[in-house]
Amino acid sequence: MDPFQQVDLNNVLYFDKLPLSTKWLGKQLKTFHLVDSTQTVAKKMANGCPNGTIILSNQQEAGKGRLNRKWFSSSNEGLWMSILLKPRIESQVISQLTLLTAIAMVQALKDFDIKADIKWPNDCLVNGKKIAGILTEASVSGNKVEYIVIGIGLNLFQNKHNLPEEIQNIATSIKMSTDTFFTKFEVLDRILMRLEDLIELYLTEGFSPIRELWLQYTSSIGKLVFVDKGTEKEFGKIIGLSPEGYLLLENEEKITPILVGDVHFL
Ligand code: BTX
Repeated sequence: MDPFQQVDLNNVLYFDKLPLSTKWLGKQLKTFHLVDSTQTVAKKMANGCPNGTIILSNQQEAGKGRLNRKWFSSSNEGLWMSILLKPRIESQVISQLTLLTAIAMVQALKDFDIKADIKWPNDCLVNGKKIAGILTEASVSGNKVEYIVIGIGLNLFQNKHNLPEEIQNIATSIKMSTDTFFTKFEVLDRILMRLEDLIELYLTEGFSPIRELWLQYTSSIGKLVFVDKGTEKEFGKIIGLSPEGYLLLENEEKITPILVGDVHFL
């Protein structure tokens, strides 16, 4: 049975323990019926909550993407959650956790026989459409990380026509990608298992094996793109990922490492 069915989601807060398969990730789980954004809640609770705490909400009134973009999550047909991590890492490598999370998402979808692709830095695509987005935020002191909040939005049960019109042609869901039904709990459990394994790998062996996996799971290499960096645009061919996790773009016989930006395929 889907454990989510066993609890009364009668507005706002209850504390619950779901029978997750993980060792530590999600063992503290705070679930809500409706919040503005699980990111905001996670950041407010961060000081009093342990590493691995998860904030999950059925719906968000103000789900957010990067650069203050909107993340549509007002229906309870998706997995909307934020993961609080307190790793001993330095602030300049925080973006590596976004790449790591994208791998966990793709691996979890693969476990359900859904072939997903990673688009740098934070999108998971199925058949070229966005099924999930990742938003990584952090609190830092000097170059030390106090906490990191990784937000994951994954569309689960939507059909094309109950997605907001604005994203109907660019978004997809698990339901639109497979004929098999998976419960929200099954999907959550699988993502957390994959994520926990990757975080442990990262903390013991560093970014190098994560980078290798990322290169294995993306089909972006060799593609011509322009990268919108906000104030400027870079054109070029994606040729790889630097040892630090920067996207490597080749143009005019030079290679430009990119840390932040939106990739548009040409
Ligand atoms: P992003 O800035 O890469 O993507 C935002 C863009 O994605 C939007 O401008 C829109 O075009 C498209 N979009 C919006 N909603 C959806 C959707 N449901 N499905 C597919 N495409 C969509 C991506 O940012 C990061 C998203 C993280 C969302 C999680 S949900 C839990 C946590 N709480 C929160 O407020 N944000 C994170």
